[in-house]
Amino acid sequence: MTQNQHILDFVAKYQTLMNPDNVVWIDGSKSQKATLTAEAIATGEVIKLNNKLLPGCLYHRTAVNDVARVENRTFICSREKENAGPTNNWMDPQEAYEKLDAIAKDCMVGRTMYIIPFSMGKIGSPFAKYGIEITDSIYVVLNMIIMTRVSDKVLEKIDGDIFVRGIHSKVNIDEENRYICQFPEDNTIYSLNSGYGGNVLLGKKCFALRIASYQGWKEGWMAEHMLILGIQKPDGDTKYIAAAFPSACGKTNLAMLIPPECYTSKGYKVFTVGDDIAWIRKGKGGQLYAVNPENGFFGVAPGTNIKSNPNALTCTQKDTIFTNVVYNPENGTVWWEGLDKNPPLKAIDWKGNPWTPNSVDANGMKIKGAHPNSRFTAPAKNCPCLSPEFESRKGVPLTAIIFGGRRAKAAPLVYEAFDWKHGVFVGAVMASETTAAAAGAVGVVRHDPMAMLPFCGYHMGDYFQHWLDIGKKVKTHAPRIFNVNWFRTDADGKFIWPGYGENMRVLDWILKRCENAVDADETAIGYVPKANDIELEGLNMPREVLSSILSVDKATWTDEVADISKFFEKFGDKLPDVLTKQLKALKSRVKKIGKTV
Ligand code: GTP
Ligand code: SPV
Ligand code: MN
Repeated sequence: MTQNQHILDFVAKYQTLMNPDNVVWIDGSKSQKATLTAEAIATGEVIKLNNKLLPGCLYHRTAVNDVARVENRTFICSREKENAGPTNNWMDPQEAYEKLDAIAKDCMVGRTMYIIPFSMGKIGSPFAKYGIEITDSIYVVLNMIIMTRVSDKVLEKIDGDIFVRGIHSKVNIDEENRYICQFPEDNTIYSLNSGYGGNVLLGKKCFALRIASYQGWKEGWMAEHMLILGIQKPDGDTKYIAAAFPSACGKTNLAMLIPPECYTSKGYKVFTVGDDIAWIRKGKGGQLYAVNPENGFFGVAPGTNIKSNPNALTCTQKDTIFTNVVYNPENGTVWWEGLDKNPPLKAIDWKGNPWTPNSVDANGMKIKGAHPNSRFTAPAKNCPCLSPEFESRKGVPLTAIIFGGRRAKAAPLVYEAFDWKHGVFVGAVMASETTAAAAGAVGVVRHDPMAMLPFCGYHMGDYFQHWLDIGKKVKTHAPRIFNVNWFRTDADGKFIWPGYGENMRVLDWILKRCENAVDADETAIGYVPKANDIELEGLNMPREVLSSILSVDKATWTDEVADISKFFEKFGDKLPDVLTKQLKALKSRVKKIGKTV
């Protein structure tokens, strides 16, 4: 345990409030993990999977009403409402503590309280930040052991009261009393009545993005919803790229991509540093350096298969926890839509009901066996293409930053911002179709600046200014900024671009731009590739089709400008002038589309 009075007081406070039968300190040891796993298996909280086919793997189902992040029940509890900004739900901190304490009172009677000391980032590294999560869920403990660095060593590293306090209880998974509250000024997260990933693995979105974005703003660094990958070129040189896409828009897939044959045959290799979160700060030589503060992948299962993402699939073959996928009791394996064409014939679906591939609902519609937001929790070290820099203390230098989303029409396959300020504008005006990663309607286009709409722990106007300030700090060493869209559709609603591994062709163009090795067309929205400059070898795609997804349509962008203007109004005085000017300039460039000068 620890002598640190701040930690002991924190634990004692919630022990008194929540009144558990036992308190267990998690130390990160194999033996303790084995004991807890056995206990969770005995109570049915998890099911042990086939030890030959999926060694060390577990299966879990959450409550049917608890399968995704709940943005409408997520609050930033800053002292001043203004500081949460127009894009976050806000609650007064005192009111929030009182409300949550009332719900949490005696919630652990008959249960065990687990105290999890964890580190985001390599323990002892300059980037590392420490946390203590209190929870009554063994499932949370087992997931945190995969996703973060859980160790009793963290207790020794914590200096005084400098740690993030995470308080979680399942209570009784009551939707009406579900709250995910962040108190940025107190380094505190309080999460009640959920047992689902992003709501309860408090190191992830709650800490590494909502709390950390606030810390980064105060301390001069950035916490972003970004994957980080390295591309090793045939000459052995590796360049690093970070990319922000909204939830379920392709970060894990891009981070682990396997390049097409025309690249692998030349010696190109892609390495994964992270698939969801990047902490970025200025480092040696004035460049921006990024680390992945996590230690595992909490990936979307549906659609993951040997063709789309073999690396992710390999990650899940041992020591992985599967949540809300199909369970095959006959051989103790799992399945999900898009895994293969051999679904189990007699299985259990994510709701716990008997399921066959022919199951239909009352309206005759096929019933999905796995929830669209079903997930795997896999250790990073399982990843066949994990970067040798994964454990780096100083992070990897960024050559490019990419923004992207799901846009059926507006955004071209790829374009480059004119400069950092324009790049911040490109990030700020990102919009994307909503996905199953959060509760609510799917497929609705909404603004999601830098893919951080649900994760920014302070006023987004200040966040934009912070991005501009970071640009000033790194000046000529700033990474170049790009936007991508893998999701343009044809008249039948089919994706035109093949995506996945083929996205390497776009990354290749991006790196060439960063090396000033390729020209581009200057358009109203940024630099767009000349169709001949995207490698199509081995791809059955006519150049005209490629050209069609590189186009910038005047009518679409005129609507886009109107939409951005409306979105920007939300921010009032807090919208940096730079962005107002950028919008004006975009508007005038869009007006000129099609006119000869
Ligand atoms: P979070 O973990 O929620 O942050 O998601 P993510 O951004 O890591 O997304 P992920 O890579 O898991 O992909 C989400 C969904 O998008 C999956 O169903 C993928 O199959 C699909 N997807 C990923 N990349 C591509 C692509 O290049 N093209 C197409 N068409 N679909 C893709
Ligand atoms: C996301 O929704 O962006 C995720 C999954 O990565 S969760 O951990 O639920 O936030
Ligand atoms: Mn994510």
